[in-house]
Amino acid sequence: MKLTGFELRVIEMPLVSPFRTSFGVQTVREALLVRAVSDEAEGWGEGVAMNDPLYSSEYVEASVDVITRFLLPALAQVKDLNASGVAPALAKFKGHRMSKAAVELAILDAELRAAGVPLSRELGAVRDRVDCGVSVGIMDSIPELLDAVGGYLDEGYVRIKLKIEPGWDIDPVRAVRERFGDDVLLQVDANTAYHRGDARHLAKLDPFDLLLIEQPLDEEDLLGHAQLAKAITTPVCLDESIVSARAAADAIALGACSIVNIKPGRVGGYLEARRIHDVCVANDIPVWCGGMLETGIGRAANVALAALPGFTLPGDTSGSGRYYSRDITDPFVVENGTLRVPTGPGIGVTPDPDALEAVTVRTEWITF
Ligand code: SMG
Ligand code: MG
Repeated sequence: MKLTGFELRVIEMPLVSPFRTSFGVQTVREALLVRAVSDEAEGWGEGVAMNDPLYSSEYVEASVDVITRFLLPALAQVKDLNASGVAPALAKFKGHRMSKAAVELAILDAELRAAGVPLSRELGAVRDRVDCGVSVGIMDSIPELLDAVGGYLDEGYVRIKLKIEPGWDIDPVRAVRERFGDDVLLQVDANTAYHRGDARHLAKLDPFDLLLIEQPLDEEDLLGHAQLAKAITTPVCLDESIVSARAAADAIALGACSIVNIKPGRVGGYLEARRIHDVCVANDIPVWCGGMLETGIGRAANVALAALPGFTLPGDTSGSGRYYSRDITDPFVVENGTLRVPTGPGIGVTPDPDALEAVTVRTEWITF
């Protein structure tokens, strides 16, 4: 396969409702799509960097910049480039994993489409449907939260994740348990909003039998997470801290987590994501697939990954309607609490040209 060029497309997708986390409120998902064009097929990748560097240091405009000025020029120098050669060729550039992941996925998708192989099969999937959880933002009031959670349970979601922050933690969890009972799979995500000194406070979540608490402390504070894990009974899960297979191995060895959230964008791509899955399986650490409010492009790939054997917990792989009134691909629809793993070649979905045009802010073409 000979790559001939890349299209970078910045899109803006309005969310069906504002999504509030400990780091901010989002009403629109701005994202970067990468289209890799070759002589045999074209492939799509989605960048998960957000508009502002609040979830992590990356952001959309930085992605466009680093891909244009550094990543694609470096890849253009590689002879017989294929998807597995992308990460090694880009390793000299520090960080920018979300940008690297978007480019790698576009090339991988083109390669798999040319070969007629579905991404799920390439990654080693063992399921044709995956269980869906949903991430519920911080609300203005408990009644509003209970309405939202009730709605998602009615839609069939099999696991609820509540976003928490200081001042919105014990009470909302208690209210959800009281209203919906102990059988609901329930977990919380702090997006780094707490500090080491909060251990005693976070131990107040212990009686609620949560599946996990996700990323309570700073992304660099592995030792703090290890100490916290000893002080509370809720299992600690890491998201932001796990940026590579090595980081996962270190966190596990330190006792900083007993569950891992895998987001391909955060770790530099689907191939590294699979390595993290393998490290976790070897250490008996359950994993689940995180989400970054992906469009159908990124969602298709996430669902393929979530079908691997070590993904034993429901992911933030919600239906398109959780985020967008109109997705850019055929919508992903939750049925019996599950999403279907695409079976077509590559990621198995293609954006609808009209839907794509309607959300496009700008495009750039880079000849390879
Ligand atoms: O895609 O369903 C989704 C979002 C899930 O909560 C979610 N993601 O830290 O796990 C996380 C957050 C990061 C994005 S928040 C805007
Ligand atoms: Mg998280």
